[in-house]
Amino acid sequence: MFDAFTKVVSQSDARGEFLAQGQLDALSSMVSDANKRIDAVNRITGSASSIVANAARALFAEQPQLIAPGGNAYTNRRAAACLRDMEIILRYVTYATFAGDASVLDDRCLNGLRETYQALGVPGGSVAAGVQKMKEAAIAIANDPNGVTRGDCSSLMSEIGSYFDRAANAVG
Ligand code: PEB
Repeated sequence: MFDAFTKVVSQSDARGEFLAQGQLDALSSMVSDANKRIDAVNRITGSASSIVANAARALFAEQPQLIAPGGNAYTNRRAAACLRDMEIILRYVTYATFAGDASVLDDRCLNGLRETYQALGVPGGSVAAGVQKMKEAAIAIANDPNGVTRGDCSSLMSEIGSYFDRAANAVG
C-alpha cells in the first residue's frame, strides 16, 4: 500500500535516482492543497451511509429485477450484502483519496473482486452502476462550496472521480 509520497519514493528507488524536481513540485502542491483533500474525505465519510443507501435505492429502482425473486439482491440477506459491498467500496475510495494514491483501493478491495462476483453470480455491471451513483453523490457533497473556504477543487474532484471509475471498471 502506497500513498502519494511512498509511491514516488518507490519509483525513484527502482531507477536508483534522486527525486526529480517535477515530482517534488507535484508533491509540494499536494501538500499546499491538503486541506481540500481532508475536507473532501471528511464530508464523504460523514455522509457515507446516505451515499450508500441512496445509491442502492436508485439502483434497485432502475434495475428492479435485482430485488425480485431470482435476483441477485433478492432476500434481505443478499440485499444487506449488496449494501455492505457498496459501503466497502466507498470506504476504500475515501482511503485512496486520503492517501492520494489508488493502491490501497486496488490491493485491498478490487483485486480479485471481478472473479469473486463471477463465482457468486453477482452482476458486475449492476455493481458498477451503483458505484457510479455513489460517485455522483460523493462529488456533489465533496464539491459543495458552502461551509468551507472556497477554492478550485476541480483537480481533486477529478482525482476522486477516477477512484470511483477504477472501482466500476474493475467489476463492470
Ligand atoms: C465482496 N461480496 C459478496 C461476497 C464477497 C463480496 C466476498 C461473498 C461473501 C458474503 O456474502 O459476504 N467482500 C466484498 C468486497 C470486499 C469483501 C467488495 C472487499 C474487501 O471482502 N448483488 C446485487 C447488486 C450488488 C450485489 C448488484 C451493488 O445484485 C452484491 C450490490 N455481494 C452482493 C450480494 C452478495 C455479495 C457477496 C447480493 C451475496 C451473494 C450470495 O450470497 O448469493
